[in-house]
Amino acid sequence: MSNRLNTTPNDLRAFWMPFTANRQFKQNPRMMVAAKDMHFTAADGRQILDGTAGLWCVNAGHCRPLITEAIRQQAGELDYAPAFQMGHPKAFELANRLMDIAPDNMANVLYTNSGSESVETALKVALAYHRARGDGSRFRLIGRERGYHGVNFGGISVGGIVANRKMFGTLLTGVDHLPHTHQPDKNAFTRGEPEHGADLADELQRIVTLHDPSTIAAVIVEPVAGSTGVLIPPKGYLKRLREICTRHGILLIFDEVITGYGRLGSAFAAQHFDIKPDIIVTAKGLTNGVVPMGAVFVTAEIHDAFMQGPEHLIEFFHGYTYSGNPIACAAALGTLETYKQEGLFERAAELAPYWEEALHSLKGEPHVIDIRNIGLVGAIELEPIAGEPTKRAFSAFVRAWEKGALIRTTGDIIALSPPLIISKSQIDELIDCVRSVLNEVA
Ligand code: PXG
Repeated sequence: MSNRLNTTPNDLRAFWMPFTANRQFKQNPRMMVAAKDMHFTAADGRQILDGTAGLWCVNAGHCRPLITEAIRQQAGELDYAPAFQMGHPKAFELANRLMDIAPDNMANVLYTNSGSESVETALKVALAYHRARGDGSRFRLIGRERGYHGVNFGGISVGGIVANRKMFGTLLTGVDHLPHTHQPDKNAFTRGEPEHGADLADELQRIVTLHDPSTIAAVIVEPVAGSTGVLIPPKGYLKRLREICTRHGILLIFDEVITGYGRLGSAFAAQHFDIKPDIIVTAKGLTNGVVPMGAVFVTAEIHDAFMQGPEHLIEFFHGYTYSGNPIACAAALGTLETYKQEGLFERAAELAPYWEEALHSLKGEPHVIDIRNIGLVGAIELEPIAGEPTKRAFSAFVRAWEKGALIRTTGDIIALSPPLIISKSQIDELIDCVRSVLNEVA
């Protein structure tokens, strides 16, 4: 008899879960069945405090009324509209609203369905931009070690996570990588931007000289690297990257899939660090994680370079069936309205000092070798168990779940990024949970 005939609705076999230890999970599943504001409800009825905004995306908290209602209404009014050679009003309205909050050098928006697609879109725009200007010898892309830019081929090529790359063949050619900026020997327990490491940006000059500037299309970095454990840029580092790119006609792409939509206390990290990238990659918080959607912002200079030739011809051969999907646009508009009405970006900035104090109060607890923070994001790095990397942090994650808090671990680092609606007492609760977990795990 085939497996299929054996399945029941609560059979866990068929779903091959993403980035998950499937066999471990299915022996002891952690299921969520509902969510509201700062909490998930687990299948056994327990309330779980969301210390990670889902996967860094639920910035306004869960099941927020404006977003839920916007989706409900849109689904009954215009469910789908073809994305190519056709339009619908909310896609235009959303682009304008995004440009209202984006850094002022941004002018145009391309829609995608995820962070990974936003990355691919940005890389393709960068390559095609140079070519459209008659500078087609610029084909190289430069990423960074420990960078995460999603899981598609462009993203894993410029990304710097070995496990995400090594199984997948040759990837894109013509890619080089900057060194990462994590220097715990010099910067451990720094609050905010570390003092040491701006000089690591000079590696870009070395790579540029090696390949010749005329071959380089773009540099892509996360302003704060999220997935590999909250690596905060050293003071002056991003500015130096910007200067080197400008000097050589190279586009600077900020991947703000995590830092976008208020995480650092400004709409975007570009504003927080006062740097003007040429392209900004976003997703996640755009729709509060509720409907899959991403958006890529570009300057007028980039957009206008494509607007040439006969007007009946398509200017850029790229897009998705669901680019600017009406329900996604409605969700995004409801999300931006929620951020605005509740002043959530400002709230994140106001809470950041309290968050910093709370996080750093974990210094001296068992296993803690570094703590770092910026905006409403933080990381607690643990000493790995000798010979068993990641095990200690994973035990902490499971123990925290049992105690009623969702935390995120990567390697032996605990990463925290709560919804921006978190209260001070909930910050205390989250940090106290981590404290007790650290005192329990081996
Ligand atoms: N760029 C960055 C900077 C990201 O953080 C992506 C691109 C890809 O987004 P999509 O929507 O394709 O997943 C991401 C995603 C984690 C974690 O725990 C991080 C992400 C996704 C899932 C888990 O660090 N980042």
